Amino acid sequence: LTSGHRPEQCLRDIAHGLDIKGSLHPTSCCSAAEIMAVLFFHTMRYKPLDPRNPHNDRFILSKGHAAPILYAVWAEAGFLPEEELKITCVLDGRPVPKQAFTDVATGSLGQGLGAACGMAYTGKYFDKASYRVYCMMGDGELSEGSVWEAMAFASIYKLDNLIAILDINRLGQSDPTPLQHQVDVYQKRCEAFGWHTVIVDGHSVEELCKAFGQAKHQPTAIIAKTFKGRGISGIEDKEAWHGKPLPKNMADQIVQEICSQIQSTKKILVTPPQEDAPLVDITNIRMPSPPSYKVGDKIATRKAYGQALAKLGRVNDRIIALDGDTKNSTFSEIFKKEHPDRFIECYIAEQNMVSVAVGCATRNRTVPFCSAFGAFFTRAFDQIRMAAISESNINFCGSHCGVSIGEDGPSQMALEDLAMFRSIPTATVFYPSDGVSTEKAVELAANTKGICFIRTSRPENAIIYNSNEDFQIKQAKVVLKSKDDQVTVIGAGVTLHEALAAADLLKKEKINIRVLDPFTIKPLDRNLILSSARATKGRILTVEDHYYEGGIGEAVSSALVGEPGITVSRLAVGEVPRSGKPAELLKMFGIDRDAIAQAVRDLVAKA
Ligand SMILES: Cc1ncc(C[n+]2csc(CCOP(=O)(O)OP(=O)(O)O)c2C)c(N)n1
Ligand SMILES: *[C@@H]1O[C@H](CO)[C@@H](O)[C@H](O)[C@H]1NC(C)=O
Ligand SMILES: *[C@@H]1O[C@H](CO)[C@@H](O)[C@H](O)[C@H]1NC(C)=O
Repeated sequence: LTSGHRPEQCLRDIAHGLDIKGSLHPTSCCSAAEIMAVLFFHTMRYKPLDPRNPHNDRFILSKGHAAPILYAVWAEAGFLPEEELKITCVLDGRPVPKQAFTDVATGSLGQGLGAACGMAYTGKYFDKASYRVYCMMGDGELSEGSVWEAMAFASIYKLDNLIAILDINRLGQSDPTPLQHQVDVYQKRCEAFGWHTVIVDGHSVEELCKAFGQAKHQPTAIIAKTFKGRGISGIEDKEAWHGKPLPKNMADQIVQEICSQIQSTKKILVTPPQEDAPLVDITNIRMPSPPSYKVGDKIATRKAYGQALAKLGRVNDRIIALDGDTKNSTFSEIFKKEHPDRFIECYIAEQNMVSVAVGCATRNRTVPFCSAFGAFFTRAFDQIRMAAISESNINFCGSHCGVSIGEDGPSQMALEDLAMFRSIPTATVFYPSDGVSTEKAVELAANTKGICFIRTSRPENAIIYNSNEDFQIKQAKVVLKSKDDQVTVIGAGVTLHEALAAADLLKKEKINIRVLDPFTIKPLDRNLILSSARATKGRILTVEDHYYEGGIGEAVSSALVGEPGITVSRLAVGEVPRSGKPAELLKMFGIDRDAIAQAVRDLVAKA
């Protein structure tokens, strides 16, 4: 437009309603055209042919449905072949990391700024480098609470390398936004959150250049007053054009109209970045020594998690921990005490914590471990889902699983967490049952791509493994066996220990059981489960401190579906629990040693 950076062909494609995987939002692009032109060809410092260069400034298009404008600038910058703009199968309808210039997937609105915070935090405190982070949001998107979690985070940590651009184009998808063009209200809100805030005419290149040039000791919000569909007569600032291709019969006229606004076709060179980001290696991170626990010692797996993470932090300074004000419950505080500079307190904002972790992990700069009560990750399910789409490598530790937490009651109990994390496509789900296996899970998670979840428990239980025991993903352990086992019992965490106690009870009745520790619930060691079941008359009993839906029982059932001669029986929590003593609750909800022993007797009697 006024600055003349958009190639004519690209404008033509946008105007013709070129179908990028059936999704195009021309009016959402038009409001942001000058902002994008100024950012990419005036303000930002980067290597156009190397979008993932660690020294580059970062850009996140939080309003991901405006993806075509992102493709247009990267085409103009010379990275994206202009022919690709015309090929529908090459480009996605929303930014995804398959494109090298996309660090995090966007399109679920309200999440870009949290990831930008993670990148800015990493730039300022871990890399100590001069790259800056820019994030563009729509005004409709600003109704998301997660945006304001991120706004608070950025000011708490004085992220002066972070610039948010608010594209205030007055319209959302189905209606005008609640504040329409009241830019002063947005300004007051941003200032109240501790941001340096500037209102600009978002279609004025001069005003934008000036606003981006101001250096501050706090994060900066550029509130850009814009018009949706800018530059297209009959459509500009009109409702009912969101997400619609422009009518074919209007296309030529629109192209002409837009092209007539181009004042210069001069190619502008992008300024390269300052090369001061350190070299980082996050591969092959190994524990400095084997676990120091002794068989029979008692420790809660949540505490073993904190100790393991602190230990792993000694060998690589890119291991970082995040928590949401639960560090003395999850025991991430042990990491914090040993490595205070690598701990990010995210306060009680779990959605933002997940997005920050995703941002920290981009470009392989860090290996984040986020901890919280497992129950509270459920409110960040969308962020976790988007992390998988972002191909993010981040780790979660959810403590306080199940009814065995006791007195704190059902609001604090994670009983859906296995179902949630199992459903995530790139996820590995660890459910360690003692201190040794917890330490191994932490080490494996640090080196495993995708989303890793470690489920930890509150009660103290005995160490059952020797410190030289080898653990691998998808490798279960037979922890108890004899020559004439009647049933294979699969438990994890507290229920594995209950299963071992049930075995003692049953032994007095001359009933032997095989007890199996799955270690990872996803992927599941199908082969060992199947061979154990075959050795125990085809009988499997699963017992878990989780709701029936989506937990261990369903994982085992679906792994063995269609196997002849195998029956899977399940014990799990079947209703909303209450508070009580852990042992009382395990009994009340039918997942303790007595319930297991009785279920085994019933199975044996049925034969
Ligand atoms: C969390 C979420 N809710 C709803 C949508 C569907 N959606 C896509 S774009 C949009 C309107 C966005 O308005 P705004 O943020 O003002 O962006 P604009 O297109 O106006 O620039 C909606 C509701 C979504 N993508 N994500
Ligand atoms: C966490 O620390 C605070 C402050 O010392 C304390 O009040 C609280 O009881 C601790 N919580 C747990 C679960 O230990
Ligand atoms: C991160 O490292 C992996 C190898 O472990 C590599 O495949 C990937 O391309 C790297 N990503 C970036 C953005 O550099």
